[in-house]
Amino acid sequence: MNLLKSILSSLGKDAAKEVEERELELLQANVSLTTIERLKEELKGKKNLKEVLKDLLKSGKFEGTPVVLFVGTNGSGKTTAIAKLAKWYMDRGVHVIVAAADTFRAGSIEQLEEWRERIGFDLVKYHYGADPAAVAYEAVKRRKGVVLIDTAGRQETRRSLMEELKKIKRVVKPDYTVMVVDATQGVAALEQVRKFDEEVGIDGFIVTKLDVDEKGGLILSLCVETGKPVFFVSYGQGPDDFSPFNPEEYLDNLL
Ligand SMILES: Nc1nc2c(ncn2[C@@H]2O[C@H](COP(=O)(O)OP(=O)(O)O)[C@@H](O)[C@H]2O)c(=O)[nH]1
Ligand SMILES: [Mg+2]
Repeated sequence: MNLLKSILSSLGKDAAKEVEERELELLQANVSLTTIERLKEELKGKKNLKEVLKDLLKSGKFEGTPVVLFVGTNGSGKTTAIAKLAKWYMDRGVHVIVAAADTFRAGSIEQLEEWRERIGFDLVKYHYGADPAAVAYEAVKRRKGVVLIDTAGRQETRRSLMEELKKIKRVVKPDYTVMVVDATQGVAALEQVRKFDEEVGIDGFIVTKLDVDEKGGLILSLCVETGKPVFFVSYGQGPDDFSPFNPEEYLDNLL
């Protein structure tokens, strides 16, 4: 009876007011202040917070057998997400080539070789210091299905990383450019997102480490502040700790 009452009362509740009441809770879950302020403005007069948030959250879907370029800062989880997405496609009978176009970070090629042994995707690799665009181009040339392009997260200078990513994009014209974002970075990640979007242009996100930042309020901020979708989420080190983003499940956990 109490449950029914609370459901009925939450249905009738003003969504903006509910955001206001839950402000601290949302901040603690790593939803940005900008997002909260925006929600308070935009949700005025609307009812049922969960329903209106569901409309703001976007779950992206890769159409067909795409070429996907992965970008993001060092340690955000690009290489791991690539291995998991490769497995996800291979479980569905799709051929996958991974391009080891992070030719900068020591160990990055070996990391992909280890994943290849476990998962069995095709790997195109050159050597450290090679032109990342050339590696990516070769992978696309050999394409039999999906192509996933790994990239470096950091260079001697930021500028050269952005130039490198732009060059890859020019040369291979990926179907999707996806930014991998570490949920534990919280609102600090939003600044990075703006930079990558301005410089390289991104189509959406894969959000990682949701096993560490369990509420993952960053996802709400990403959707509200960029209007771009989240394609997949990652929540662990295992190859199957990975799935398409499900807004409904996410909201049940956040609120
Ligand atoms: N707990 C946890 N760790 C992750 C997840 N995704 C990646 N990692 C770890 O984060 C670290 C950096 O990942 P990596 O894929 O090398 O990042 P990259 O530099 O962007 O390629 C590694 O130790 C990964 O095992 C995740 O969803 N949960
Ligand atoms: Mg990497």
